[in-house]
Amino acid sequence: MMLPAAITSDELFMKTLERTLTIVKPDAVRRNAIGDIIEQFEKRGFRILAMKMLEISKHQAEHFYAVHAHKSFFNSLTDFMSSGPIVALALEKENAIADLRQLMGATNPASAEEGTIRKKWGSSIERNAIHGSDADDTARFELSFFFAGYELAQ
Ligand code: IDP
Ligand code: MG
Repeated sequence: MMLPAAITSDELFMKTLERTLTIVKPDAVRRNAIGDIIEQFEKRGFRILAMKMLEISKHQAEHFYAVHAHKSFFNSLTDFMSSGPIVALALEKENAIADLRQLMGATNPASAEEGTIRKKWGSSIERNAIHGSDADDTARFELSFFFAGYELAQ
């Protein structure tokens, strides 16, 4: 079959890059796990577009996790996320959102697969070392929560 002349072979194999937001949570920062976790991002082919270490307030944590406002763990989760420094990163790769979720492992480290970040560094269902966006729309919201347009314009 002949391909339309307008489609080049480069375009046929072009990959769609995706962006996602990840956070090294306060428990993992306290355990000196920042370097190990970032190394895993790079080894798995994620490009680090932007990165910052910061502390967020209780109020900011409530805004970030607003989708969980009705959950029983909301107050404890937002206390935890505002309890110390975190590292927020904007990551890019093909299929970044799903691939990061796989690298993170299950929410509860006790049931996370071998080789995942939560299995290695998580200590409870709350203190599970890492956050990752779960879909396109949440990735957009979460990236813009931590990074301005100029910081992602690469
Ligand atoms: P996820 O981080 O795997 O996407 P979510 O259900 O979106 O999991 O929950 C957000 C965060 O809230 C979790 O990463 C964890 O820190 C905390 N969390 C989730 N479920 C519980 C729970 O049952 N008890 C305490 N904390 C929880
Ligand atoms: Mg989630």
